[in-house]
Amino acid sequence: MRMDVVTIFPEYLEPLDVSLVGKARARGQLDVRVHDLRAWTHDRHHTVDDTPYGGGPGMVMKPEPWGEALDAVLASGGSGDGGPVLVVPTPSGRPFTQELAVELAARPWLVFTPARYEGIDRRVIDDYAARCDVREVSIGDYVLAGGEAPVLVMVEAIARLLPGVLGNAESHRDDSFAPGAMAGLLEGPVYTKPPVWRGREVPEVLVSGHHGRIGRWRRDEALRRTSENRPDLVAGAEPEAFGTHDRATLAELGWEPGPDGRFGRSSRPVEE
Ligand code: JB8
Repeated sequence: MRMDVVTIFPEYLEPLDVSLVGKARARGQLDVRVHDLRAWTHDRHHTVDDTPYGGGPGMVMKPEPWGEALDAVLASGGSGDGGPVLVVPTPSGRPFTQELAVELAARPWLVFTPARYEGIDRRVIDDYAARCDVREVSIGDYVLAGGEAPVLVMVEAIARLLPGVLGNAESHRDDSFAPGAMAGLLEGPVYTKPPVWRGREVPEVLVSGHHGRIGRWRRDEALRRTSENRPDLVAGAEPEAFGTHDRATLAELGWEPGPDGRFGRSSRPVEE
């Protein structure tokens, strides 16, 4: 897979030299090219921003450098299988989810356009959307100073899905948000040696060797954590996702099936 990143802070993308993504690049599984947007400015101050039409706070990124940069980057690609996808980080974009990561991981070429200030002149997005697949994407409901950190997040989420990038020690199937993992539940807690640390023991069931009990305990812990941290996932789950024992655990956590079979909770349970 090829990825291009156009930014006014190329050094912000240096973490892509490290760890999983860095190794995938070194192995030739991933071709990441970072470009300095200011290379496509022509004035002595390398200006990339200007005041907003209509007034208001902050500055807006000028369209000309982006247009020249993206034309150059897009022209540099072989028109291989499936064209490029332009990924535009913005707090007003569609949520970046594991599902979108899986979709983007299947494409041969992604071009990221992290902005600063109040964002990029709208005409740039509209112009490229007329010619290629453009996705405006948000990594969450908080406001950052620019799109570079979201690009780091998205590249890592996508790169680890590429064939051969994850070792066998890690594996996708157990990802909390991977379809089929614990189908839409958060992961429970994990433990390793030593068996006692600062007087705290590993839960007895995990050293029992009883795989049926271990599986049930993990499932209950996943239900407990999901109920506590992401009640929206419990409420949104297909009722068929929950078996008889799940339903007993959910009842202890204050959940009961409604008329449509989906689970709801009128109040939070009293903690033990
Ligand atoms: C300017 O919060 B964010 C985000 C914030 C930004 C830009 C992109 C993304 C560009 N501010 O995800």
